[in-house]
Amino acid sequence: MVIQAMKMQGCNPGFIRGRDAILAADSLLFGGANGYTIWDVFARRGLGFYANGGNSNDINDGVENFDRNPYAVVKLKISKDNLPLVKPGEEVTVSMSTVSHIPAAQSGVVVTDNLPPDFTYVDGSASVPATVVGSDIKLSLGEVVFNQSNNITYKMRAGDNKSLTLAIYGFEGFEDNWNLDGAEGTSSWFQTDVAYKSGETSFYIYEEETEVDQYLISPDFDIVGQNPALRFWHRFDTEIGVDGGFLEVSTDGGNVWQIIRDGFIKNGYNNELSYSTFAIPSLRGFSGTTNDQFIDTYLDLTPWKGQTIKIRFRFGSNPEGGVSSKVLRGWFIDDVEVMDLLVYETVACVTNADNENGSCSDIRKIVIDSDGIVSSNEVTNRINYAVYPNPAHDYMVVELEASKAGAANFQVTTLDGKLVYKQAVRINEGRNVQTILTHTFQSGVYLVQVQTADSIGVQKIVIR
Ligand SMILES: [Ca+2]
Ligand SMILES: [Ca+2]
Repeated sequence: MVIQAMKMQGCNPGFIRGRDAILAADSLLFGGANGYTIWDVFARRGLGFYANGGNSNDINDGVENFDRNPYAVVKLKISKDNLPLVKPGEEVTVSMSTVSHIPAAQSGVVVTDNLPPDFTYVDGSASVPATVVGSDIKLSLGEVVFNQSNNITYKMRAGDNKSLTLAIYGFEGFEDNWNLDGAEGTSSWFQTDVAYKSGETSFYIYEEETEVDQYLISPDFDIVGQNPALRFWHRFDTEIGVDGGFLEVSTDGGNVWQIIRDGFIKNGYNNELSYSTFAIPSLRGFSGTTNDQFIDTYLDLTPWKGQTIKIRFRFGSNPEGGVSSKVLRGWFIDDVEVMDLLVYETVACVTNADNENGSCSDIRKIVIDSDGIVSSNEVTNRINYAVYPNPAHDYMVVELEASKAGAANFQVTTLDGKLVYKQAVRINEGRNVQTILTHTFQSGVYLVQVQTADSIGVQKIVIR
């Protein structure tokens, strides 16, 4: 068979053409009886179904792939689309598609998807007959023949649970606890009103035609909670693959900085950054364009759980002068938020009526947004603020909406009046949050008092 393949592969073959010639020889000599075996052997060695040999005269342009020929996997298959960021109470559409690679028709085919806790199925919204069984939704496809594909959608509504905000910076007032520094260039980050995500201003650095390496440095963030994450909204236009920005983290107050190379949950780095810009090999970052839009990027902070960190946004351009053609070129950052993310995982599976021949989709994560003030009915406030989670464990968050910027005093007392926490901070107009670490507090009921220039409020919270 291999000798026959050599006759059929043509002159100067690459590995892919060699593989295909062996498959063709098998078809010619044996009616394709060994086809899937041949595919599997090649796939194990990187010449799988989606491999690309490139030019057979170039040893560097091949793309390896280890996937079996899909038809060699004789199963019902399913893929589930990624879900967008979901707001509390929002209705979202879930979509999936199935295909059968089983030669015989399959009867009673059912897709089972799990509804995340706190989500409810929207009655009548599914594109096929659906029933809810406990926390699962079962979607019936009936009989499915070879190579048949089906697209399935249904809607579900999120509950009131949400991600918690541990700190947020909208860059509206003078941000005296953010710092600027740099290694190259004279034009640094500044607050601007030419583009922003919230309010009227954001932080911005302009893309120069000269060498620049400038930092926007956060205050200390206490990383607490189950799923701590950093979210920021940003917009960039730079010379693609050359100029751009990336993130660094410090765990020692800003002396030593470590490059953040991965760990993004959404909208991570999109391009290489040139060695001529930062002199750092194999560096990736944000470069190119977001098409005049602010996008939200999420970074997983669980590696720094229990620590206090600083994050810096580092932007650079190379000395050679190429820049984006956009007027508002450079990098805008707004609404930097440290969150305790509420994340649900879902997976959809497909089987036939005998619960056989099936498979499952990849795990899909659903991230719930943090937007909105939580209202508390327990105490009537004279200022609009909320304390959560209640009961609290390691930390609590005081979130308040201020009608104007100014000073605020936060204090926590026991029911018999013993002071356990006191902090005075400057608050901005709009949404503010203050995170209070409570892991040293004894279990019990506490009073959280917030006082501003013209208002005062007290709320109860349980600490366990
Ligand atoms: Ca803003
Ligand atoms: Ca440049």
